[in-house]
Amino acid sequence: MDVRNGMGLRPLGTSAAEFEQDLLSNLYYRRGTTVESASTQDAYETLALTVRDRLAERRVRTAAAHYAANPRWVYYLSAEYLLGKQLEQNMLYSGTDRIARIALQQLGLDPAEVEGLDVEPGLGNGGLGRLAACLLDAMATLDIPAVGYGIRYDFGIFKQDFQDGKQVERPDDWTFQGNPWEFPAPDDRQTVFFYGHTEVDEHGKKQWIPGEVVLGEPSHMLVPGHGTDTVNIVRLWRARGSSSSFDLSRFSAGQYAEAVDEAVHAENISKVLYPDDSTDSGRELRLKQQYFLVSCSLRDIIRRFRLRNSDWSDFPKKTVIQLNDTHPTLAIPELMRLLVDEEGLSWDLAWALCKQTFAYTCHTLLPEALETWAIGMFERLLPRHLEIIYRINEEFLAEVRDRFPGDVDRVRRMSLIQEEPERRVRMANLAVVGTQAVNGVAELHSDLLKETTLRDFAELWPAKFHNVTNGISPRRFIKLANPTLSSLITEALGSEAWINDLSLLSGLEPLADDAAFRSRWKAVKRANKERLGLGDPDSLTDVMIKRFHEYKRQQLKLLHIITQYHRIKQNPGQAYVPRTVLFAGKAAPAYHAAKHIIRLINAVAATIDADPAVSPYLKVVFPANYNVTLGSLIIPAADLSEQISMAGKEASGTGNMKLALNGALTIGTLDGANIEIRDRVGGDNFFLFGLDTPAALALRNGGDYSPRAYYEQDPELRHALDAILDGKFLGVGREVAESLLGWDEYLTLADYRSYVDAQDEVDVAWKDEEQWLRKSILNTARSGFFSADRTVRDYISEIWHVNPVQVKH
Ligand code: NBG
Repeated sequence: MDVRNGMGLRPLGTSAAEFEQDLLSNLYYRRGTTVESASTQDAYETLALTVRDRLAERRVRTAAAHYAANPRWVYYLSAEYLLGKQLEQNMLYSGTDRIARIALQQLGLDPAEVEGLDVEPGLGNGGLGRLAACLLDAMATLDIPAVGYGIRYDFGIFKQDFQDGKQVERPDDWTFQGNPWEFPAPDDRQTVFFYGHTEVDEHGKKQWIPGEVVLGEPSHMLVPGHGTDTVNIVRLWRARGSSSSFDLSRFSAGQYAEAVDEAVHAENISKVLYPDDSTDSGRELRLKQQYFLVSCSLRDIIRRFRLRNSDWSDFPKKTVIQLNDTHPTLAIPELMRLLVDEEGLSWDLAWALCKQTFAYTCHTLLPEALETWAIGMFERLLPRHLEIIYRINEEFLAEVRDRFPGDVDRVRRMSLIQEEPERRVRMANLAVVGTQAVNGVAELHSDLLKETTLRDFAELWPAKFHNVTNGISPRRFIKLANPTLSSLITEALGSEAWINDLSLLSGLEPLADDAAFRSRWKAVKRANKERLGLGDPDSLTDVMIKRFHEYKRQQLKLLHIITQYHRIKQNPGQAYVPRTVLFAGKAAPAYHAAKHIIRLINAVAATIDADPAVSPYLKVVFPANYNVTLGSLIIPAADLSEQISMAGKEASGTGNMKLALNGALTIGTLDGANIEIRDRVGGDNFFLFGLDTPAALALRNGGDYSPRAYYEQDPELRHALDAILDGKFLGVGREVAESLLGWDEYLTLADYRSYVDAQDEVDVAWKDEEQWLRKSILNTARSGFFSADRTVRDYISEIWHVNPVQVKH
């Protein structure tokens, strides 16, 4: 059905001339100006709207097809979405990239300048948020009816800057100029309650009498599929005070701040992503955000369910709600509250429905990353939910006691409530108990979850546990990020089909042995380095791009750099392989140890730069403010991908996949998805080093790990650490060396020698250019498995059991 024609609307044209007409018309009617007087901002907004119109038409058809099919939906709940810029993506997906640029030029506008105003949405932080965006992209591409739910933060995580090498955080006001990609939907606003108390009503039922009311106002952004007409949405909630939250009498009395106090308080909920949680009020704000997200989203999900269904027992047949980590876990007690308190269902029926509806993805192994909330704060903010959690817990622990009679310790470990040293609600336990499926994000991670972090639960319910190895969007991370390589691949494979079926990349394998193809491959990589413009394009570009965390071990890379610096200084004039080492990433504002590492990296970079004996061979660059945009420039230029976490700590990693796909060779530990990457690309095309998980755990838990012993036995390591301690790098970073020598939580010193040796192998391999190019091509050719399309198919067959709905033209 052509909805536009069905409504008597003129179909949107596919020629450059028609696009130009639509641009002019949008400029005139939506911006109120003409091409002669338009600002670049006018031109940008108009371009965005004109592209968006093409997708809006598909969106309308998608909604109609979904309504007619009344399918089982995937609802993805996530605290963050790292979407990346929208313009370039939406031009590609709407097939307007070429005609849009011609039209702009026809109007005398510079496409690059106009497109340059597109802003990256500040809705995400790291791997978890980017995975959410890649899965949405793949779901739309596979025609899966899905909605992503999130919060529309006014400010993103923060903008990173360096001052004297130190990270400083500035507000990321990403919507300062508005956001042309967003459709407001004020009619679907929801009311959210906080605080208050509970009472028993005249029928003996528990009721929540809330103390604060906040409005959740939705808007959505489009999530187009590639090569299909499906356009899904991501629906984002923004907090607002109710209309009575503005106190006119106080305002009239000149008390302007007090007059808007309540509204400001409400709006703080969607102010920033991951507000600092080092204070009580920061922690309460985070919990409020989480409840705000799930309360709005669940009411919206129920509203949508009711459009075509009336029987609650059909709810799980029509709905699967995927909890992205523990942040949205409150959805479980909230759905119970809605079903029992508001809809009058029996507890047992509600609980059965609930468990069938939810599934939980865990993204970590670090026990300290599993969220818990102090009971006192929880009870104040969500008194009814705590009662519900207590009841869930009571019934759950009865089941545990039944299965494991007399095992008091097990009951204590599995309880939804931690008792010692203070009483807290354990969100991961709640997420496991209240869902039908739990998954890890790489094979090793899923195994370790069952053996360590969630072991008791896996013993109770082995069938509940699954693995779904992460994946990445080939559209975003090769087609858009690396257009020249994409063209080369398309030419070599004879079609673009590989973009939606990444396994076809295996067709490149024979070309690894073709010298002419290798030389073209090399030219593309070099051009990508030139485009990036951060170092000699002939040098080995060695990249470590990810959030700063001690378990990821940026400090290990730094020790290697210092060692190389010392070698070059001590033995000048050797044939050193010139390297450009590129770091990018942010540290959480309250994570001081990570910030010390950042500062030391900048100091080492400056020291090397100032040393003419070393700088021809070694350069360290650290562009600020890592995000999808910067990543998309760095990844295609990389020769070497640093994936050097302590084994058993990185759940999966997805940067590792993006880099391998773009022909970088990995140096890495047997951690997370590195293992699966190495299995596929082959051990000859991957630089392995370090302790594996059992060895690392044994060393860490053995009780006699002595980082100092490694320092004393290894002269190069000692030299590197002494240089830091002696203040050789602008006098900064002693904290880093002291922490490594003192406790070294992540076994950096234990893995140092093996790492440096592996880096020496990298140098040897680099010198054999033809072999290196061969390995690079094989990395790309064998990375097809890591498409997010495969990940979504795995979710469908393991957990979701949903069917695609075709959107007809
Ligand atoms: C991250 C893990 C990564 C993993 C992504 C996506 C968080 C909390 N976790 O290893 O650290 O690849 O999640 O699953 O961002």
